[in-house]
Amino acid sequence: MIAIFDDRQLGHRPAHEFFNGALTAHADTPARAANVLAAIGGTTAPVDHGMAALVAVHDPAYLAFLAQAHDRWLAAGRTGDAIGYAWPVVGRRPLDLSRIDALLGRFTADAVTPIDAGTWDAAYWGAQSALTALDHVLAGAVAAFALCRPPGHHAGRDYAGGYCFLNNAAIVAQAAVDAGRRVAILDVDYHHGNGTQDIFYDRGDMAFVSIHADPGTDFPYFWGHADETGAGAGVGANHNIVLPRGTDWTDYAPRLDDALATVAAHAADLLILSFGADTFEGDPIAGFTLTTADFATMGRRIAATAPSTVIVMEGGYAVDALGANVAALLAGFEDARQTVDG
Ligand code: OKP
Ligand code: ZN
Repeated sequence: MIAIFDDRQLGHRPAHEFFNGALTAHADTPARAANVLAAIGGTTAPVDHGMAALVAVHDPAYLAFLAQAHDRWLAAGRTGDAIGYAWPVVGRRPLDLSRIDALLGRFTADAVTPIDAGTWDAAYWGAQSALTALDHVLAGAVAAFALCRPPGHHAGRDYAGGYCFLNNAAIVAQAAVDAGRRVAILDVDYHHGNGTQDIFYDRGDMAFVSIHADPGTDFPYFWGHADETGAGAGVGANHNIVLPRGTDWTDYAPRLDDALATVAAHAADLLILSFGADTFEGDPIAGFTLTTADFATMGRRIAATAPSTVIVMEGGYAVDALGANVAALLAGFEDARQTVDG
């Protein structure tokens, strides 16, 4: 399967995230991508599609903020990563903000998503990797893999959050719709893809189906509950499948089948798979117990029923096992395709 990646995606190097009352080492290290690269062999560099597909999903003011945030941080006399400390939860209104701390409050959702000197380029080229993977599928490939890092599914139209800046899955989904395809998004990251849900919540032409840890116990807490089913024209097109901490493959597999049935009912001709390997038993920030072999089974099951698929990397923080887990998913996918293709 073709895999797309750009070396500039290694340049996002957040030092810390705020967790359990302290700044701790950030879980999204460049070593994640390096471990996947070593395990899957060669990758192809993305084609630069420019800003149009990003603007189709994200607020231009947010994109301008992202591109400039770290320079503004330095201009304010700071060092290290730009990170917020005050958020406008109460009495939000559209003010013309200029202070970097105000902008961080306006355009970020939490204190686990710092911005450094390489963040914009890493996010930009990750999105270009996803768009290039879509090109391959639109040209007839049954599947293509975008090694996106940083991940994307917590980023909304005008906010970063949950280690995410540009919503790669949403960008690709909208680009596929604009190319005339009928699209479903299946998100199997351990965490709910609240950004993707938010971006398409009132859209009936796009199904969003997510299997994730109960937001009652796990990030992102405020979204991902089973009763969030869409709004307006999108009522019935948003599907949250919530599982408890400790879920293993025996309990996961039937819910994956439910999710695939929902995808099939949407009659999509193109699937975006938001793939996070943080459902792995060894993941340091998550609580499911899938094994490397289970990811191969997952790939086979999805490929057996899904239409042509763009696979977009989301989370997965057991760095030493991440490459093997991604390789297993991709191998399972290829395996099923070869069986189906004869
Ligand atoms: C991003 B993705 C532990 C706290 C974790 C943020 C999780 C972000 C996950 N250090 N909180 O993989 O969905
Ligand atoms: Zn995750």
